[in-house]
Amino acid sequence: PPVQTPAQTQAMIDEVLSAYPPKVAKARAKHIKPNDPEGSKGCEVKSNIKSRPGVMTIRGCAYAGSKGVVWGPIKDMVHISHGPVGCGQYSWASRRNYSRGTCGVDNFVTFQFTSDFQERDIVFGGDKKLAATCKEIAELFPLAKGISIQSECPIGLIGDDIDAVARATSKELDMPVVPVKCEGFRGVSQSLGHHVANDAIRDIVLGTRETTKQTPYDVALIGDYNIGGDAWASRRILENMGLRVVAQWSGDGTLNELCSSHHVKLNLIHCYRSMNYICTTMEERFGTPWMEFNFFGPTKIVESMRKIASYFDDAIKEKTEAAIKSYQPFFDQVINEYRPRLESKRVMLLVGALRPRHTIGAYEDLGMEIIGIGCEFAHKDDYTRTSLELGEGVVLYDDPTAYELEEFARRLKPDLMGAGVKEKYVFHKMALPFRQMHSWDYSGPYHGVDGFAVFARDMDIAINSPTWNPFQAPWSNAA
Ligand code: ICS
Repeated sequence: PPVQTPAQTQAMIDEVLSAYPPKVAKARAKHIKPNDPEGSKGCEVKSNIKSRPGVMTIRGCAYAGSKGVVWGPIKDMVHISHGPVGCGQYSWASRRNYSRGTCGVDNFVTFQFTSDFQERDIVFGGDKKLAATCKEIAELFPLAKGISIQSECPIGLIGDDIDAVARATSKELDMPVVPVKCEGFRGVSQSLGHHVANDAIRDIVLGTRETTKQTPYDVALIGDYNIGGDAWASRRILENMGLRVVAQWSGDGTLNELCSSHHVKLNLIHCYRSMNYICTTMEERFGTPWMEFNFFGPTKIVESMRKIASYFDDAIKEKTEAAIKSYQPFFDQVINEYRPRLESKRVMLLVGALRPRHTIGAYEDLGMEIIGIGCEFAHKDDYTRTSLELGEGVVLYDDPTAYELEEFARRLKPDLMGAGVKEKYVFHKMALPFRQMHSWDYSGPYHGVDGFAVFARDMDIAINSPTWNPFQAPWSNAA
């Protein structure tokens, strides 16, 4: 079926929202629009405001954005989930940021460290316990390079002075101890946690170490968290271009990389949403230029490689062209194999903020079409960018409720839904092929040249699995 016209999409939105009480419908209508790339309707999607009480949101919290997303992957530091045990325990190892190293010796990514607040700590304050925890960590893990304190809600509520503890402990243990005020109640989603985490890096870590060697080709890979090995795949491309990747922020990254990144010649940012803050800071403080790029799928990879190379000399440009040439047969092979199986398949997406936009090109390289797209916590600048990547009339939904997403899927009948684990089984029950676009469904990488082959195979597995044959969607029964 053809893509909906903006009027048809609007009619669909109105119909779905009509189930709500008028006040709720009016509020939600501001978050859901037919895309209008020319008229900039995309930016008219209201975003980054409080979710409506009483309906399900899949958003996370500021702690998730700081501990889970930005800080957690720094592997040679210990990240304390400061507060009651639950936040750290229930989020333990759920984000697939891979890292090399020896677990418990120089890599602490797979651990859950918590100060395990008890009633006593809430009543009398937990500062002493926090200091003791830091000392214990330094004793048990002598190769840990630093500690971050990731505040959970109660810390802000009882007013503990983690700054003072961090300062004193840092001196005593002679290593960075970074207090991060990412209490979950701050802000409206994990997005503020990204910002708070970036600010803590800016204030305590950035620019604190010099490097002994610098080259004109030093770059930092920013906003790649190595989900399923993504950063490794991205890094390979940059190295094939002749660039020297001196820092990974923060997938498989180290404290030292954060400390000394200010020496790079160019910051390359993949996830704009979670790390644009530190790029702006480095630009202001050190004059480091930064550029956005996209390593999902051949079209965007090649486009991004050329854009990156344009910042460098002819030697890099030549190596870049040679690299592109060497990738081409592989890209062709993947596309020839999978495109016939995926051609004109229609996709709906709901992911955090960056991936809905960044994966569009990869789907299109396989002949697939995006018919609905949404973000949990994107801001206006994300929607402005996303809008330009999509056709007119595609439905854009911001922080949609479970009801809205299901109802749009019922009406649009996509061939594939891409969202998170909380959505997955609902859509399976609707007999809809599904891929988890946060965890890559325990697969990956999806970034880079290697990643594209995995991405194509996984979408094929999901859509063309014979598993779906015995199933009937409720709507096909009704028909
Ligand atoms: Fe960026 Mo899940 Fe990234 Fe993005 Fe961010 Fe999260 Fe994940 Fe998702 C993320 S940093 S954890 S690209 S790796 S918070 S998949 S915005 S929601 S789309």
